[in-house]
Amino acid sequence: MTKHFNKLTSLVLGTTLVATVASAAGGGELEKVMKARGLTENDVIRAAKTYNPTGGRDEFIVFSSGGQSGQVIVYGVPSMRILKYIAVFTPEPWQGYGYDVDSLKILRQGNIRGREINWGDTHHPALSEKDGKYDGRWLAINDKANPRIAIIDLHDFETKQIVSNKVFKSAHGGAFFTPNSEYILDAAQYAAPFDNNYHPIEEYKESYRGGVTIWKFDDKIGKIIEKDSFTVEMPPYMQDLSDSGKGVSNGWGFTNSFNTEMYTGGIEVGMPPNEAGMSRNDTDFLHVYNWEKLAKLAKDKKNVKIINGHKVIPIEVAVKNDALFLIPEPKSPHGVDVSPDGEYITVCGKLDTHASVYKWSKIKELIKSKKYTGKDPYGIPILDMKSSLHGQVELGLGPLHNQYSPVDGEIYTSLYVDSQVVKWNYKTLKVLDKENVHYNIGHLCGMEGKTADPQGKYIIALNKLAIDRFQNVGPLHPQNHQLIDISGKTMDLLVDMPLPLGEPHQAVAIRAEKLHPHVRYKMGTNSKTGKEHVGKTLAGQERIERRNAKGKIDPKGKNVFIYSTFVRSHINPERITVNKGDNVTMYMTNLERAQDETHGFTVDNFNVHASLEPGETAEINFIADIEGVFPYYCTEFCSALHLEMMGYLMVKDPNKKYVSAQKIKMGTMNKEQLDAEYKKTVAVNDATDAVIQSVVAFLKANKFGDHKTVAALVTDAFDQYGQIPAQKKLADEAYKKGDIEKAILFENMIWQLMVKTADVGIRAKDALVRLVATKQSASAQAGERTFGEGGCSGCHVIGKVSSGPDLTGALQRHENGEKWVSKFILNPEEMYDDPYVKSMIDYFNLKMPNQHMNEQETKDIIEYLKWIDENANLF
Ligand code: CUK
Ligand code: CUA
Repeated sequence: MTKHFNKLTSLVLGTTLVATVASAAGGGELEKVMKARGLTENDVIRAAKTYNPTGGRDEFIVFSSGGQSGQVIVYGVPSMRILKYIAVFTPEPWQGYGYDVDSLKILRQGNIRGREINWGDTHHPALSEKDGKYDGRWLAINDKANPRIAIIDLHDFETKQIVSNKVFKSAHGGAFFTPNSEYILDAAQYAAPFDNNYHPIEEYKESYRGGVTIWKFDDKIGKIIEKDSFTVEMPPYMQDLSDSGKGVSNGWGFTNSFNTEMYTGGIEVGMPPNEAGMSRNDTDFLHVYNWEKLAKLAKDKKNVKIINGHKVIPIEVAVKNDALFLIPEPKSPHGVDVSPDGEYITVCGKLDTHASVYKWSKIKELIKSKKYTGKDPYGIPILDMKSSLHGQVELGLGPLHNQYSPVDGEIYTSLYVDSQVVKWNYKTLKVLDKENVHYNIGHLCGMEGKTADPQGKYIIALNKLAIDRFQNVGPLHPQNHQLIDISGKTMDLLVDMPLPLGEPHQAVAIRAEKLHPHVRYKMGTNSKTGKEHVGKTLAGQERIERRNAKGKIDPKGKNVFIYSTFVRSHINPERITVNKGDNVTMYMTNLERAQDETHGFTVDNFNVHASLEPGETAEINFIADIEGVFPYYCTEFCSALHLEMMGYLMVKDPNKKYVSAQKIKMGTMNKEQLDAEYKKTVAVNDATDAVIQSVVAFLKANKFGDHKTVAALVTDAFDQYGQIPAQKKLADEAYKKGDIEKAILFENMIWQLMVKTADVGIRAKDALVRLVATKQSASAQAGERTFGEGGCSGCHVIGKVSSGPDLTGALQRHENGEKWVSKFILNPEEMYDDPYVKSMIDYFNLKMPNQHMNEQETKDIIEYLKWIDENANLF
């Protein structure tokens, strides 16, 4: 019934919106589009709720697991636009991840028992917290297949650490930060022996173990401290999802499990399959443990066993110290989610139609009074299920995961089998609404929906199947993330987003304003360590060194070190000659300060690649084991002369004799011709410099220093301009020595620097004009858009005579100027005989065409022209 009401309201609202927009656009443009694309009013409202105009930003940023891609996917809400893939457990060539020395070191931190692992199965990203709320600093994510946790720095969205679990063979119930990011909880999944030896499956109960690893996290440096981390041994039940307590339950952790049957399958020997044996019991166990107490216990040697160099607290020690308990939970549960205040713990049984809501105060009381119903085979006290439950609710088929909203008691649960999201109240235990999703939803993601301070507004359904929702791209389909509006009484599905990268499990969303990533590095930074790179090279310090095995400079040494720099549009050095077999290390510093001026680097055929963000120093290393000539180049289209940003690595065999090629005689310019070219080049440079000086004068006159963004652009521009005197000196010297050809080339270099300066300078000027000009009326704004999109700007450039006259002052040029201009825009043909128009046609050899503007557009353009005249001094 409420659904019906909702549809009706949106319909009414929709009609109003369409009417408003349609009248504003004039001519029912929106209706036309709707008709052409077959959109309903509701579709249009949903589009308006998710659309970001060009340059627009999102309110929330989502970090989604990348599933089997081993990466993290970043996208915005509500636009659902993908912003980044973060390389984590998998090499990623664009970012150079795994192809340069420093990132390869991070990737190799994830080796297990010496074995290189180049993929991961990421499930649960977690954002660092302060008082149970996101602080926007660090992101942790687990790998289920190869039990590891990675830490990503949100100052540059790069992976900075990977730690592998020394006792687990698989881990699923992580990563979950404790409320002040003191620890990260990470539960095992498939029980296995903690040591690395063979143990027959018949000894499952004796030798196989589950557990929860409690990783110590230093939130100042964003690193897991392995020596202060430990694992709590648990029975070989398959531990699954976990959550950290918060508020009233702070200090505790909750992990559920399946296969408390401890069944071990054996189809091949005639046993019923795992899926039957592991789901026989009506209940499994929710593990309740006091991580705060366990962390204290782990500090004392006598409480821990060391296995594979890692601390393990045995079950008996945890039990003896009242730090580990079990509570029955409905069979084969999946998600366990603690409420924002920490009082309610909701467990979803994927084979049960119910959600079970446990109450922390009840659990605490049972623990305090030591009221146990018994012990499990490993001696862990069991608390009574009924006495710890607040209640159970029938939700539907296959409930999996939960998220919270700011509304008291409101919770959203995914129903895998029913393909629905259900909204209900965990306090009153009432179901409120259901929404169909497509299809087979796993996790769902609320906005900060599992923190102490959920933000509401949206829920994202992370569906496992897309089936028919998108164009068929072959048997392997993309995943389907669906954005649902939860701000109304009932849910409203807004939009589908195909995600073609692995099968995401959990995703977490944070308010965008809580993130403060950098736009550049301090010059010479090793982004993976945050420290100055040993290979930092500044302009003028470029060099090639040959060293011996002891690291001493030695012309006979076999280790070649290249200290290189990158700046638009050249790599220094441009020629590198080494001997076959040399061990080549290349340090590369991107000298740019300008935002988004990344250079990439590769040497053809050597399987190396680096991405150099502004200010970054990176390192590649390879053995030059094949002879030949290998071009190297910048792999990012960074400027008009990007293709020229290249050089040659030449590898010669020291044991070979090379006969030099016969040189071909080619025609060259004579001295007069060279001299003429030189003079022309210098003249062009002088003219270009004059343009730059006029921009500089404008910037100074309008106090650019008062505006941070403009000042930053000006700094970028002068970075380029400042390099000119050195080049000029070289040009003059060459000219004096009579090497005119060289002098021309240096003058050309000066021109390149000037163009780059002018490019940024003009951008700065445009930005400054916007800041100091009077405010545009809505009509003038619309006029400017029409001027640009309607074709006027093709001939008219404001402030300049172009292929048409400058329009500054156009309204003053004629009596009754507004009327005159308006008439001319609407019907130019009728005025070709007007003496003024005639003279313009003669001068420009062009007629003003009819651009078919309507009355409103013409009016807007005139408002825009008025605004130009008001600010004529700026153009
Ligand atoms: S799990 Cu995949 S849907 Cu790994 Cu959190 Cu539930
Ligand atoms: Cu640097 Cu292209």
